[in-house]
Amino acid sequence: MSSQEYNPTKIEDLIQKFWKANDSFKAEPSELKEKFYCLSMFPYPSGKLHMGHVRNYTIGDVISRFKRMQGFNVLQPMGWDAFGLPAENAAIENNVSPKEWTNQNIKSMKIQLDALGLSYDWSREINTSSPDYFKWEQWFFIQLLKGGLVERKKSEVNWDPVDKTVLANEQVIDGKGWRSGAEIERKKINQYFLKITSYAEELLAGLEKLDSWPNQVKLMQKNWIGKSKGLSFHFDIKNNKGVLQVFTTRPDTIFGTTYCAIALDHPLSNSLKTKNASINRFINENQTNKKTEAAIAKQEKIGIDTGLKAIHPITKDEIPIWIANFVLMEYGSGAVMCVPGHDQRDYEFAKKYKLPILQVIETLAGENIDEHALEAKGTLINSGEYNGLDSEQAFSQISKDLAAYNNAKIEINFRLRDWGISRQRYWGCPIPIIHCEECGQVPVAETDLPVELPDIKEDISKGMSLSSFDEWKKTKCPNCNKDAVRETDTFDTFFESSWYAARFASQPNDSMLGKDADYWLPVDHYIGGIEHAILHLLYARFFNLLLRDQKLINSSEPFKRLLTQGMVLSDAFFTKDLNGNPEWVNKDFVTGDDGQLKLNDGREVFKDGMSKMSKSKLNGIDPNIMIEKYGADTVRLYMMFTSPPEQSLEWSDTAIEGSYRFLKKIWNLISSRKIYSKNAPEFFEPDELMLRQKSHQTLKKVTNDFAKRNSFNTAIASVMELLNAVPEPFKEDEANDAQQFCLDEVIRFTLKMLSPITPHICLYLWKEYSDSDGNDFESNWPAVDEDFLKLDDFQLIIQVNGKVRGKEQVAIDWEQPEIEQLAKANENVKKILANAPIKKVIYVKEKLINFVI
Ligand code: ANZ
Ligand code: ZN
Repeated sequence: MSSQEYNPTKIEDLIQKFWKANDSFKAEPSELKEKFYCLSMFPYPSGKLHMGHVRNYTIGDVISRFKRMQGFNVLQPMGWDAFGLPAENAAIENNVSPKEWTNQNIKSMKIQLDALGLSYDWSREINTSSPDYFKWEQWFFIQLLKGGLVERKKSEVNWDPVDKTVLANEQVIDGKGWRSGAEIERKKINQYFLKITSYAEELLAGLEKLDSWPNQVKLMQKNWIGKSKGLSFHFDIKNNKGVLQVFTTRPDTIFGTTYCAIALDHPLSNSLKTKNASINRFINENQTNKKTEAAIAKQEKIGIDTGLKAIHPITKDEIPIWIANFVLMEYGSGAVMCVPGHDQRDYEFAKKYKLPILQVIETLAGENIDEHALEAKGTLINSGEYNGLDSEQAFSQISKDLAAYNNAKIEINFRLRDWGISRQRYWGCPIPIIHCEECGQVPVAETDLPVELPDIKEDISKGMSLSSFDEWKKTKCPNCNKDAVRETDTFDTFFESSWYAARFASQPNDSMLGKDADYWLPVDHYIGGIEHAILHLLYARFFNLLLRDQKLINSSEPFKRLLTQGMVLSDAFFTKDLNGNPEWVNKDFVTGDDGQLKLNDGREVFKDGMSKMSKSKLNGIDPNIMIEKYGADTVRLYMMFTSPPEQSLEWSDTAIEGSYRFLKKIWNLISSRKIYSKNAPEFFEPDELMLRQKSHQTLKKVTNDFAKRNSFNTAIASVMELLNAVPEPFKEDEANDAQQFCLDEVIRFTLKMLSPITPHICLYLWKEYSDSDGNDFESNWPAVDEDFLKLDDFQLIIQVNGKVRGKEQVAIDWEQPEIEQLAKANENVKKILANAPIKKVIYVKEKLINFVI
């Protein structure tokens, strides 16, 4: 028997052609099989696949392939999240159109994906920058507009005063424009918002039902939605200067209010600004550095006293009103009653400005407010007639009492803001609106959709926006037919990724979604990075509700089960430049052993340890090079074997070698053999039975690891163990039928169990081994014979006339005739029994057999 060397390039190419020729992964709805829709987050077509993609897509593919083998009707599509800023940057730098650049990248990335052997139904490929796709989101936007779910209002953007263009947040570096270096200004312009807040309650409640989502992700979404129950009421401002509306979640602490604070851009601040120079200066100095909510929470708390006094609604005390940088205009009413005794932020502010701090809640015994605020709930003290109530009772009582005079209303507030979808960019989906002087904003007529992007002719070196395409902008009003202009903003690119899962399921030409959508939806298993835990997943859930309410689909949640894969890490190295600053170096240029690492030029190199593969640290491993060197199966095996999918994966050159060796071992075991084609033997020796038992146990464990636990690394380890358990004689040419049969079972199971992970080598070997066309190899999964799982050995005592004459290991499920046969065959017993007829046989189950002669 001669065997060829394992040549992954050759067999992977052959098998990929086989799949293509057979259209193996094409998905059609069928009522005969249960559907399974598996989706991995589609990539931005940057042009180059990185290891994070490889991991993400391998996981999705393993799940898809396993489900297909289990008999499910599997849909696994792939496409491109094709709009976005890098295409514009490339256009500016290399003078190619974003469209050309993107389409080139798609072409080359598709080749890279195919090289991994991913089982995609490419007939459903989506390119979100294609008019066939974005036409429908324009149409949908118009439906939402008609349904009152779109609002146009002024909102701030980053304005580059030199390049005269709006910048995305990523283009603002340390407060300066990325190209011009100019100090960025905040400017208010009209933008569109989708009313995601109308769905806040349902988005929150929906999380409860997602029992196959990671808790961490659900918690992040919950916090982002940020529901809180509180009391909204007003303070009168002294000298009839109006009222100050506040929102508090802790009305029980109202007696501890020692000052109030308002946002820098609160209407009251705006009016004081014009009258008071120092307030004006304070606001101007602090408003320029507008930051995210998280940054605001961290920044130093500063403020200025307005001189105005609020009247405490119960005690009638006069309380100073401050302007403070920690109050957000966008939340509640933009004004707060400050309780430094029980709110840490208020506490720090009060310490700084020497405002009084009062304890009005008794929490744990002995705790006092000398060091920090006591934020826990408890029993009211120093609170007049409310003393002795607990926080909950006080909440309702104070709310009731304030209702009469101070407009107090219990209010549910959400941290969630409406979704600003306007982007002042070129490479995005045009918002289908026409602005007419007579009629205002008018949606583009549905028959005129899609609104396509103009080709690039103008000078684009300063930045790109549709507003500079003068010819394109000019149009007629669909209403009155007078001259009008197009909206020049494009959608946030999260728009496209919010409904692609549905469009994969159903792609009619003449509507957004067809009836197939409900066959496939929801996605049964969604796989992607944790960085999308909040925005993408929330927007996609929101869109799903919108689609449902437009009667385009039935389901309420888009993704039934979610897996967020861990990061791929690798060692990073650095040397030091002349000034002793670290300078990252690629590991390929590093020589020597740990502790004595060097560059070719002799400079010392230091190891930074494992960190996320990134361009800046030069510690990325190129998937293409790995595939060329070892083949896709090895890369896939390595990805799945090295760590559980949710955890980070630490790249190791020696470990990937190990994966390669394992596949070579499988190759060497199987490629020179042929399937066992004789009748099944009737009798098995104990060691043979043990192997069969191991085969079935392994199959059972692997099935469970795949189906229930997404635990691929343990599944692979079990297969390795099974292969190691095959006794050497079973593999030799002289092996008897039973041994061959048992080995054959090991081989069949192994090829099946590894097929989702290393599909090329498994299918190739199966075709060779079984001399078959391999057509249905990937559509069925072997069945576990439960009988084998009950198996175990016991030691059989063999007696003759009550005297022990021998012992044998026997499998538990053996029946008496087999056991008798085995006992009689024992060398010692055979001799004694040779010349005497057996009068009687006594068998004690799983213990002993006694021959009476
Ligand atoms: C008094 C108080 C006492 C508060 C106390 C908290 C603890 P959540 O739970 O996130 O909804 N707040 C209200 N509007 C604000 C705004 N525009 N900017 C900054 N902070 C604002 O938070 C609600 C609490 O955040 C409110 O309850 C208010 O402070 C503050 F022991 O009122 B609280
Ligand atoms: Zn008009």
